[in-house]
Amino acid sequence: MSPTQETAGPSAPALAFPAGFVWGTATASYQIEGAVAEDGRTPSIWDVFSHTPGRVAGGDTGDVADDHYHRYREDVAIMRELGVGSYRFSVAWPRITPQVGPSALGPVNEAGVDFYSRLVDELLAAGITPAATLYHWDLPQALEDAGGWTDRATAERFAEYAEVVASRLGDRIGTFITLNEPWCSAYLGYASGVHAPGRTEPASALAAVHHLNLAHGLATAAVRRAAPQARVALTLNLAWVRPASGSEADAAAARRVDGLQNRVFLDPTTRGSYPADVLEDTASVTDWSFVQDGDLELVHQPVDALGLNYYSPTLVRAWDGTSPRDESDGHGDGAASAWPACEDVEFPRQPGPYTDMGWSIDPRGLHQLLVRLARELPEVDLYVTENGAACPDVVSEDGAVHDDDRIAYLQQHLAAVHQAIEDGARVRGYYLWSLLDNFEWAYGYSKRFGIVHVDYATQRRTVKDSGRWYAGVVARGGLDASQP
Ligand code: IFM
Repeated sequence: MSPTQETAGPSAPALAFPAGFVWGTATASYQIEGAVAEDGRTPSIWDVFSHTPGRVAGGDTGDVADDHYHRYREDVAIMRELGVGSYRFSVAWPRITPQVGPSALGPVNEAGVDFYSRLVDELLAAGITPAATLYHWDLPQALEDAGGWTDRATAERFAEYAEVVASRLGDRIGTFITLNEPWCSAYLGYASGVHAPGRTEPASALAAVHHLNLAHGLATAAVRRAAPQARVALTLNLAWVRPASGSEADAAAARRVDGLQNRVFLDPTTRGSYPADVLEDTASVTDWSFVQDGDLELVHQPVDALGLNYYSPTLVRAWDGTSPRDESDGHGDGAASAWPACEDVEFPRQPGPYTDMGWSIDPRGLHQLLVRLARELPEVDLYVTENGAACPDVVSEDGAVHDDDRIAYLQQHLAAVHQAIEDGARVRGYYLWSLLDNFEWAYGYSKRFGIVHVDYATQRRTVKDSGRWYAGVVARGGLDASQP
């Protein structure tokens, strides 16, 4: 497929995407499934975290969520109605091997496997291509009790779990994504503590970074053994980091943040080394002795594709320690404490407009990151595995959800993807976050990202205007100049 080969025809859209471009939607297990105690599932770190008072807005939990575990057929039918070509979902590890511990994976829970098997069959019957993420943050709590991602045994057990999923479902799933956004797992989970498991230990966060990278490498090899025909990918939430000024100090701050968010994952997984400046920058926090001989060869496994999740840019400024530190940017959950060894960096409020998360809307970042990836990894297929907006949606009296703000966001960001393709980036697909309104982690149900509205009291699904709009984009294979 050539990036310049376009959908032809009299009704071709103004911004036509390449033939074969994958139009998808995405979700994650804990955010939508519910049924947390059914069919043998054991608690994950997010069950424990969300049930801990004060951790999640409104005391919300994923106990019921969208009840997708029981309503997956209805959700697949909605995707079919919208014409979605692919569905990215995640597999909940505590459903597959609920008795896992640090020294053994434990038996496979057939009921857990069966749920995903039925989901995959339903998708295939609807003509929708499944893409499965193996880890979207629901670590079995038993592993956290033994150290979680600070312990290399978690990476080893993860690879065994990945092999189980690939051997059971790899006959029908063509793409496995090892990890979703390891930045969040490591830094929000172990440094700022705003995500499960809620620890505030910068050194542990960096150990988690390495063990997540190791988990990715080991799992990639495991999936290749179990399902040699499957494609393996890694999804990162890379940051488009901008210095607040042209000063040397701000440029240095931007380099540090780029190192900790982007290169500390990209370099070991795609080049087999950690960036020297990151090791130096973080020397006061850790000596990186958790990196054992031979680890980097294990981490460095060629991937078939790289997934990019993008929502908002990151603005940084050097902090001289005299004035009050500015941490007013809501991006990355606002917590400068998420960044080990960045005590001299500020995260100022960015220019608007903003989404309902308070995140600045700037599609240039998506274009810039795709072009950067294409330049640095020209041989790797790129996918936008998440992009979307939280908006203050309401169901109108006419029964519809008129979310023009979300449509505008999606239009701008898809135009940025189109521009990146025009500029030579091998972007093969786009997964809109999210199919459904869902449990938005520490924000609970207070934020709505779906193109399908969920009434949590009744579980009634209502396709929003953005869902109908996206269906039109998918049907036409691109954007009309007049949209939105
Ligand atoms: O909801 C999350 C998702 O789980 C991971 N990426 C960002 C989304 C919006 O915050």
